[in-house]
Amino acid sequence: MISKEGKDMKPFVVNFSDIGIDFKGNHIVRKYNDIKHIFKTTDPTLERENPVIYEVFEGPIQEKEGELMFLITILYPGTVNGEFFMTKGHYHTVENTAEVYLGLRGKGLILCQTKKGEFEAVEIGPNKVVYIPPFWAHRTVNISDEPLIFFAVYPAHAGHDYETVEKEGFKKRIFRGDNGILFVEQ
Ligand code: S6P
Ligand code: ZN
Repeated sequence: MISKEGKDMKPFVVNFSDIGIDFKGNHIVRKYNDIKHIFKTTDPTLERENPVIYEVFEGPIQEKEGELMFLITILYPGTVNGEFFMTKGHYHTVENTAEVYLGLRGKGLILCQTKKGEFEAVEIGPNKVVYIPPFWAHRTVNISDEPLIFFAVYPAHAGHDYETVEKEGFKKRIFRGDNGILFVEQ
């Protein structure tokens, strides 16, 4: 029996497919108007149409120490006046917790930074595993023309600190350039 309260967890398997991933946990949907403040500019057409920018399908795991949360994120393709669609990004509230991403479809960048001012951008896509160490904030950017889909797993008690990123932003923004992608200092 699978219990989100975690009382009687037993080994289990969940399937996913391209249409309708059901991981039996929370389904988080972020639309443009929910997150438009994270982009450098706004786009009136996107405000009117309010598309889904990304969605997350979580496993039925209780957020407590000892458990591992797993999930799939689908980050749709597009730009806001040239700035690629991206996730809000966060530190983990319990900062000493790492995370692993496995790319399934599409192509993206994981922007990572620390409170000490270090910054790295690493690629994610099929056949790539990204390791995000403890203390590194992370934001995903879709730099392809198809949905970017990745699997992630992290300590379930980690929590998400979005406020620090909202206040400080990430060091760099990623725009579509004439010959590829452009890193723009924020
Ligand atoms: C969770 C993990 C991802 C993100 C997801 C959405 O620790 O890093 O599953 O939650 O990609 O990003 P965000 O920044 O809105 O949580
Ligand atoms: Zn995370």
